[in-house]
Amino acid sequence: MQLFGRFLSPYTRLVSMVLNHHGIEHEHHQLAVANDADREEILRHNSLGRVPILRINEQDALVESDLIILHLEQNLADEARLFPRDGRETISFLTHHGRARGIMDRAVAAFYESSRRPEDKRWPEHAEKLDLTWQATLGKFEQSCPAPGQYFLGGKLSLIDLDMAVIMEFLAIARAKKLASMDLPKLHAWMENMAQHQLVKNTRPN
Ligand SMILES: N[C@@H](CCC(=O)N[C@@H](CS)C(=O)NCC(=O)O)C(=O)O
Repeated sequence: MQLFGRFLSPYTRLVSMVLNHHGIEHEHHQLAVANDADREEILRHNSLGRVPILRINEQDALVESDLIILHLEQNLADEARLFPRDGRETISFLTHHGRARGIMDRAVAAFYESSRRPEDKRWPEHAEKLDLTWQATLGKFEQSCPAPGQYFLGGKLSLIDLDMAVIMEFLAIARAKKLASMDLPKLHAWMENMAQHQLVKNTRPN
């Protein structure tokens, strides 16, 4: 198996964490969509020009991080899954995970809008609107944030914890001022502990 995409991409980082959590052997090719040579290779595996991509054999390359994760966990018992599909916690999981995905989408879009466009093509009002939406949603995670060392679904690690770790570190790099302007004592305390988790430490963007 080969994973394409770099850790600065929150979606790629999540897929890498899931592969590592389950001890699934794979090669990781750290390709950046912003680099022209890398992009050519990315386009060879995914004509959409996006990462992550998981090549699972000569013919098949999966795209869309959630679908990749569902594929990786398809034969696992529910207790072993980071993406639970049965059981009491499923609705809570889907509620949180969907919103965490939305924060990633909005923050990545705001980053592209304010930093990746030529200066004369930037639209600050739109970036501001995107920032306000992820900020409002992150504020809700502050309210439901567990104590340091605990997980969002209780005693068991799930994809929501990985989502939040990836989000907090991505925001600290790509939307630093906006993140710093928020009052998030519970999330920062939780994150201080989560930052020591091996999955987080081993996939940090450099
Ligand atoms: N919904 C996709 C989002 C993937 C995505 O937006 N990846 C970004 C990197 S963070 C990308 O490849 N952007 C390049 C582009 O949109 O041209 C997923 O979950 O995999």
